[in-house]
Amino acid sequence: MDRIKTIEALTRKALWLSNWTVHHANHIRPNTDGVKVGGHQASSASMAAIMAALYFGVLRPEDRVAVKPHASPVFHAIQYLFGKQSLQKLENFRAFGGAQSYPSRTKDTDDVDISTGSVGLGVAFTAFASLIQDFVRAKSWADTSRPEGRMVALVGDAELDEGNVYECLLEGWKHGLRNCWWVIDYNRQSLDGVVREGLYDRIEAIFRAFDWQVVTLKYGALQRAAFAEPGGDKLKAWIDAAPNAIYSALMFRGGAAWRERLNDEIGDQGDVSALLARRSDAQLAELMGNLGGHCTQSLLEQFEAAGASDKPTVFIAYTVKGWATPLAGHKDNHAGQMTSAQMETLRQSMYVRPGHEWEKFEGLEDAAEIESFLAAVPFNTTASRRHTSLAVPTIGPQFVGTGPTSTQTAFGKILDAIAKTDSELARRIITTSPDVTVSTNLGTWVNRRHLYAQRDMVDVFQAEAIPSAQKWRFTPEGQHLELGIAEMNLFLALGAAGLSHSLFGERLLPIGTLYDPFISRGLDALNYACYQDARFLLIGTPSGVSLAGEGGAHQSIASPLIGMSQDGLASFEPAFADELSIIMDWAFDYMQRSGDARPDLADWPRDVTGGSVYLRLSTRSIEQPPRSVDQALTTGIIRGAYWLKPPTPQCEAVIAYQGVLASEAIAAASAIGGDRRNVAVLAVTSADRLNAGWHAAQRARLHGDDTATSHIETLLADIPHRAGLVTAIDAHPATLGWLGSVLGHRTITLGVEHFGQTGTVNDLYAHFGIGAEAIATALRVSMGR
Ligand SMILES: Cc1ncc(C[n+]2csc(CCOP(=O)(O)OP(=O)(O)O)c2C)c(N)n1
Ligand SMILES: [Mg+2]
Repeated sequence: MDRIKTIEALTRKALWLSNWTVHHANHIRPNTDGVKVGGHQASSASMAAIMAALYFGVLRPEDRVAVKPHASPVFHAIQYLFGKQSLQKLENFRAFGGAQSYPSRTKDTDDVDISTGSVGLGVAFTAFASLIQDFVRAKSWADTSRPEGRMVALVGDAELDEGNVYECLLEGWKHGLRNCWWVIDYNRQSLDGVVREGLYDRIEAIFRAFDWQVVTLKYGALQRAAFAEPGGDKLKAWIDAAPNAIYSALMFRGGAAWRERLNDEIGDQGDVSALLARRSDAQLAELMGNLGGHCTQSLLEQFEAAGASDKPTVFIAYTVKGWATPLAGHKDNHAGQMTSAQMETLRQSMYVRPGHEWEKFEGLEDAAEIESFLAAVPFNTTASRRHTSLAVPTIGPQFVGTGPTSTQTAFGKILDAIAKTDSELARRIITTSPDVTVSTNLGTWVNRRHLYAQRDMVDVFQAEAIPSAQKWRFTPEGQHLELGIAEMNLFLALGAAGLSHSLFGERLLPIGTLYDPFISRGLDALNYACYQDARFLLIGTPSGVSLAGEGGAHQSIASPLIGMSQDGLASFEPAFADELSIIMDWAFDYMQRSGDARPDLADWPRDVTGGSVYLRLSTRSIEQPPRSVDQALTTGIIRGAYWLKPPTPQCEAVIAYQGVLASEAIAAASAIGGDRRNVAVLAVTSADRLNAGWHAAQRARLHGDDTATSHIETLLADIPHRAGLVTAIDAHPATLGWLGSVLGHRTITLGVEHFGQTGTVNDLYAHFGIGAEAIATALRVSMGR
């Protein structure tokens, strides 16, 4: 059996298994809650031949693939044929513990490279993965003996509606993107219907504008052969002119409908009618469905030809959604599923005996030959395609001075102190920022460690002797990846860099900075990076209304709540430079902890499994506490809180603040009489970790561990029940408002709930009631005045 025939047979097998997996989940497995299970038979069928050609023919172990989310059933079927997916997980597709609805690198166990689900993100991720691969391989410390991989996205045509696809094209063009393939499943259907005419021309023009190689797979080999017959040119002209909706509708209606239509429109031309008459209805339907994206021969030829170059390449593969099934072409087929009767017909056409539906080689001619072909498929020749890398040792907190400072300034100094060291840690850091490098204080780091580019470029301003604080030299050894303003790109880049250890076998410690409010602009990509378990340090600065004159459009209110609720991200908001030093040192370790261990119930803060870290910083300079940091303080800072002014047994009120309001909290506490009134001050460095620890302890107690106690419960244990609690934050008050529920203290929550405006810090603090005076008033009220 030749290679093409074998891959065609495997295509049919993957098509069958994917349809059967969805059918089984929806119609055979008992449904216990009445909620639809779902799954996408038509979207899967659309890509079956493309994916079979890639996985069984073209891909190499070093390649990394993002599969369009709703082709998950075909992906799992292919992995099942490779022996990397279990029958049990297929039987449990979309059920608890089963194969995931959309390919997931963290939740699936069958070698998913890149998670998908939110359309467009997996596509753009491949571009950043490729840039990161180049970044890593340009470093003198990198092991370049491994082959370079190609980053491949299997793209639904409607995914091209997502803006981040174009944002990443711009970034890719700037950075000399290579080794990136996007294969567009051009079925001209989205979820709701058939796409507009003429999309092809727009897509082609866009990719050419960004200097991509464009390969069009419009006609399959059968069609090309028919075009060579007498009258074939007219058939081709008809196909080229056919509106998308008509083509889809006829695909759905089948051979007799095709004949009627073609006879009506071009059948009066003798050679065309002869061409049609030579084919049965079934053959005619096969011919018209033989678009490039379903033709194994054409796919293999074009993939292999394009592989000769490392130029980014888009393949526009014409397909029919629901190909080779009764769903083909129907405009409502996105969530549509075959009926049991239709599945029965498909089963028979695949020569699958009842009761043998899951068998890998059932109904295949030359099963033994196919089995040995599968064992030798290049993509499947390594046991694990995921890498591990050695831990990068941390170098301890870098303390940077004692005078008044802001956390943003301290951040720049700490990074600069790291940059000065000849440490592995310093070498493995990659910084990146969406056009706010200088304004987030990365400038001195960049001066020392340079910007990354594939080739050396001098800083023209420096060469021309124009004085500037920024010395922007570009070099392959450079460690700063300069991005344009698009925040989605920042998070996609952090996602890719944060998986470098697993994708490319080289650990990177990515640090991304952006203005805190614009986290929202990239939120889905942030969530996506966390979902993939990428590891990075995110710096949001400046933040809150404390950025004063920058004004209302730049003031972040919700970001601490985002930090608390985002899984995979531990968030902190330090007030002082020493806290920041300690948190950053801890973060470099936390980012590298293995994600493999299962967190136990008491470990919601993920101290075993690690994660990414987000620091909300400020440009407002405040007095620093004169102190040396001991182990107890370090522990408190990392757990999320410590007593800045501890309670006495007579404590009447507690002020708990997070972040830059430290100075207001301290002032308010002393304003109302200090020790005489027994006001304690709780410095919260991480509402997120405090809250998570509290939840974890509750959960552990619910499971019978009566000894479980969280850090916040310990801290508040000695506060008399009658004492009041005032919380203060330059952000949404709900961030700290929950503290009162821990042990039942009456609580007044201060914070910002409405859009701000420009003004001085004092104007704004007074306006929002978060200044020292407002805090003092709240304390008095909480103590009964
Ligand atoms: C960000 C986002 N928005 C909406 C969806 C819901 N959704 C899933 S698939 C889809 C349309 C997909 O069409 P296309 O990419 O052309 O793939 P096809 O089904 O044609 O293979 C939509 C809107 C999603 N998954 N992600
Ligand atoms: Mg589509």
